[in-house]
Amino acid sequence: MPERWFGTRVLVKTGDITQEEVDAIVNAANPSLMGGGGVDGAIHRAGGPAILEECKQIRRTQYPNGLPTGEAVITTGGNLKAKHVIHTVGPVWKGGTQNEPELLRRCYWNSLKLAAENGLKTIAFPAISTGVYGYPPDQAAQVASRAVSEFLKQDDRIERVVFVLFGEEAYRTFIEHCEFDVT
Ligand code: AR6
Repeated sequence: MPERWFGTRVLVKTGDITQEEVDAIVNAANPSLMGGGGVDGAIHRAGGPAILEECKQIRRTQYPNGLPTGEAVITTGGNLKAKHVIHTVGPVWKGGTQNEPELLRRCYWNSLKLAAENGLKTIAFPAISTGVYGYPPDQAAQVASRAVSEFLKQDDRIERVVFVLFGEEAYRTFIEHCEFDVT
């Protein structure tokens, strides 16, 4: 399984994010927070019903109209090795003219901010928006790596960020196009 470190805090690897042993894994959710396909489906299947119960509670109390794109919320990890799941909604790719890069940047930024505010030190991300939502994986790698680099520069509470790419092709594309600036 290929993997590569960038500085001492960022690891990029292939794998299934539901198996990661980190404080939180990030879910590429949709505004309903009621589950779906892709990584969202895999996380709810592996984590069990406690995740959906908390998502329903969040919808009732905080986001009756759904979680806006770029925002993030935190729930239990249920049966996962990760104690928490951070759910964020990536942008649907509409050609790149609808503020997609900024919205995707906010997904990473707000997820990291929420993790830090909850005292979490290690977090794993999938390649948000690059599946069903159609964001070109090369451009997404650039946005994700820049966002994480900027965050880590101004916040020393997060000790490790893991990017879990689903398959070797996704891994190679990410490695070729990421622009980490971390120590
Ligand atoms: N571990 C890591 N990455 C994965 C896994 C996994 N187990 N499974 C898929 N991926 P997607 P999106 C990769 O479609 O584009 C859902 O239905 C996948 O190969 O999961 O943000 C939600 O409910 C891809 O590279 O999320 C939303 O409706 C990346 O994860 C919608 O899809 C993201 O693909 C969100 O679309």
